[in-house]
Amino acid sequence: MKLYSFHLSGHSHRVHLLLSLLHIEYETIEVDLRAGAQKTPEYLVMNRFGQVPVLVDEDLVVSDSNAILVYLARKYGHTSWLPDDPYAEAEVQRWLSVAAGEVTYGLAAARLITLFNAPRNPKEVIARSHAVLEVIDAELRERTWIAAAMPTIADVALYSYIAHAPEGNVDISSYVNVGRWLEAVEALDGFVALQRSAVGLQSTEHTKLIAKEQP
Ligand SMILES: N[C@@H](CCC(=O)N[C@@H](CS)C(=O)NCC(=O)O)C(=O)O
Repeated sequence: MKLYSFHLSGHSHRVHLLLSLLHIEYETIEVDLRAGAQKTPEYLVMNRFGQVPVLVDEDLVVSDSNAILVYLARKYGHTSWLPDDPYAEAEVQRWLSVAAGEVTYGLAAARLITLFNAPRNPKEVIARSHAVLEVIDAELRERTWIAAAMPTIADVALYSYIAHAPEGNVDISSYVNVGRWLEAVEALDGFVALQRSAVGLQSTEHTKLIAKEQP
């Protein structure tokens, strides 16, 4: 199995995370987004949108991070990461939509500004990030996992951009339930982290400033 991905991409990380949680061996192929490797004719044959991640499993090509999570969960996770009860599956899908919607247009977009100088309005995307974090934090008040009594691909899909929100200048320190949930995901057997970047609230300047303010 091969995964075409970019080492700083949160969408790619979702898939690395599930593959690792499922203890599946695979080969990583780095696609250099900064060099435009995702727009070459050979790459576009796999994914016409010219984006990572893309999974190749024997003769099957699956693109879109959440679609790959569904594929892997169904094929290799049986019902443990994607329940087949209609209501439970709908709950998982609901949060996959949030990961592809509010999280992408908020948290992921905020990180694109600091990491890649993307032309986005910081105020707008940071406000959007806090709006979705408030909802998620409230949902997690009485639950360990977002969609079911057990961890599912919804937790995997939401994890990467929430865990790396400070890189996009989104302060998550007041969301205590989110903090607890992040720790629960990180404690799962097979957890693998996305590389941290020293940007936004994670930058050395910001860290020094905080250290200075401590009594
Ligand atoms: N809906 C897609 C979005 C993937 C996506 O936005 N990938 C970004 C990296 S995080 C990408 O490949 N950007 C390069 C480009 O659009 O040229 C998914 O979930 O896989």
